[in-house]
Amino acid sequence: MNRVGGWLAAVALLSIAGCGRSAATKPSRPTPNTMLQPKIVENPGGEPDAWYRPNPIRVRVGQAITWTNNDADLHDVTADDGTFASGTLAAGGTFRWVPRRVGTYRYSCTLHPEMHGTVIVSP
Ligand SMILES: [Cu+2]
Repeated sequence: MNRVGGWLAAVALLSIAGCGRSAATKPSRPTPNTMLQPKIVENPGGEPDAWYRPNPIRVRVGQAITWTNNDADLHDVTADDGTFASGTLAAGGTFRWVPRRVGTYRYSCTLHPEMHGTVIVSP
């Protein structure tokens, strides 16, 4: 191999290594069906923080989350810091929220304060 060829091969190897490293540090994308369409379920029988499923919800900025009330009782989805609030959701009711900022958002049901959930929003 001549000098230029060897240099090009070295550059190619470096860029491959660089790509591999950056890909490894990126968090994997959440699966839309499970992460972005959480369910509100009926009393999970003492299981802590299991009313909202999945919990926590992990999404990226701009990815819409749609909660569905799968219980027969009324519930809501209300952020502790007021960032979002669904209002009362009847059975089958849905609430959509699109996170615009990175952060960890804790939320609960104002009708049942023991119901807690968390949304973790990454860039
Ligand atoms: Cu509730």
